[in-house]
Amino acid sequence: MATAATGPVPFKDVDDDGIDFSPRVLSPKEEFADLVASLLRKQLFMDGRLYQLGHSPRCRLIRLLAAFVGRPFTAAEEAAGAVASVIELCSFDRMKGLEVNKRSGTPGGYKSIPRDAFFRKGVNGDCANHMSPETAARLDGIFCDKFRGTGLAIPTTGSRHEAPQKHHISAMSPTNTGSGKPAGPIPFKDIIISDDDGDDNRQQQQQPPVADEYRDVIAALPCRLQGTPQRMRLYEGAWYREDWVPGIIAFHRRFVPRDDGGDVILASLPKCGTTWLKALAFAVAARGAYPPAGDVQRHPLARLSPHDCVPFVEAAYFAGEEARLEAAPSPRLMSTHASYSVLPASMRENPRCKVIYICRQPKDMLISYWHFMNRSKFNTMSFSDVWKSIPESTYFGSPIWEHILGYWNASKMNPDRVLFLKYEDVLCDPIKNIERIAEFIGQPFSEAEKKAGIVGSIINLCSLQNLKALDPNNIGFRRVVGIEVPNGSYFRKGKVGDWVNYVTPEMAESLDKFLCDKFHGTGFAFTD
Ligand code: PAP
Repeated sequence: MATAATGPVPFKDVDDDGIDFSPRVLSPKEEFADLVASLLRKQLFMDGRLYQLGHSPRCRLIRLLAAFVGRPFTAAEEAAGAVASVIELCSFDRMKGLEVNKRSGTPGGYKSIPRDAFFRKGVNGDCANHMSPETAARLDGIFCDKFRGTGLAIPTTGSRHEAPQKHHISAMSPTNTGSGKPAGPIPFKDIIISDDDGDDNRQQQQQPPVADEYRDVIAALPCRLQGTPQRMRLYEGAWYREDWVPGIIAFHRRFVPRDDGGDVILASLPKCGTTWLKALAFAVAARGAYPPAGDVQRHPLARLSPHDCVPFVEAAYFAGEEARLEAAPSPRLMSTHASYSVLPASMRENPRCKVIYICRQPKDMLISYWHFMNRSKFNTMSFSDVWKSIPESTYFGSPIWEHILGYWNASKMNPDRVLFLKYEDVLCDPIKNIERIAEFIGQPFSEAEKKAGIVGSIINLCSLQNLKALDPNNIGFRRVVGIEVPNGSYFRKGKVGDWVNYVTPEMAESLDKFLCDKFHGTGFAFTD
């Protein structure tokens, strides 16, 4: 953008590369027009510099809108995060998920248009999936002519921006055996299932079928209510929130591992570094297609949450996304919170299937969980109930010592199939652990890559500081097994030993002792 104080500016001076933050004086009207144009140009979604919450152009736009309509945000509202709340409230994913905007019924005045027709993809650059570059160039030319001399620069469809790559995969074709298909892993959210006529079929099923299919099975499982935020069920030796159980059963019973290019499953108890591991494993495994160095704004992790790149298998089953799981090219990268006993035998015994488990010091895990629940507003557990959830086996996936030992023992028996990591170790020596991940999945770093500093690039790309500042990770909500959680709730402090700020040494000692007994003689111990 030109640095002239007033417009119009020479058209040639308008740079499509984004917003210039160098100080300049603009009238509110100019600033508003500038921001609208920038929003249209989609730079907001691509430029990592712009994502600082509270300073992103989106936030500035909301403030300008508020001032424009005579209702500027007060200092108190700003302090309470009102701007971010407005953005979250109006975010595409959130609005699309609202019942009132779903398929049934039609909004007033649009008698024959289903409500969900107003909420489709909401992504910039989707036109690239529907028209040839020649058609796009012709359209650009027409608009350029029409707006010439008006001072209004319309974003072009094709030239400077690459649309996020979408992967159309025919639901009817055999998976991953044909040539010409993209090699995995690719971001799960980018997979579009097309029928043989080429029509997109991304709509999630309205009624998750696995919840119906396994209703009777679940009703017969041991049940527990006390001290839990929600009813829990015991399945294959572990306690899970009831709403996760259909997906977990489907994973256990229906999942077919790949023989051709293999599968990689990232496993963990909640709040042990799942999101981080997803980012790291994706960046490592997909580094051929998506280089983590250079123009990282093009990396999927710059526009998608790690959870959009690597799905929870059980959540995918719950959401009726089984076809997408099937369509994902090999090697597939997926995750689970289920215990080792839930992994289908065909997977546990398949040398081409790899499991990476991450555990964390339980005191920090509990504190992280407490914050996550509060931020997600589905908390009905007191702090004391959360703290007791390990000995009382009300933590998701409990008993946690069995969850951990299931994977620990498997890693000892089959170190080439199960890699066991600790959050604290990865934090302390990321290079070593990222190299371990790469080697384990059969993609060791070459000497040239090491020399080029690729591991360091992956560390930076996946750092809490970087991910936390990105829009997909701090704005909006995501639905995980029927519950809406803010994207930002997955990113907090990322520290070792934060528990000291919440519990007394006596409380900590008592939990340590309890777990010490459970792990006695197993060879496993936590890193403090
Ligand atoms: P999940 O199991 O529900 O997906 P998970 O990602 O395991 O959650 O846990 C979130 C924790 O990982 C948070 O820890 P804290 O509450 O103690 O801060 C979060 O900050 C931390 N985390 C998320 N991303 C990263 C990262 N890139 N590096 C380090 N820690 C991270």
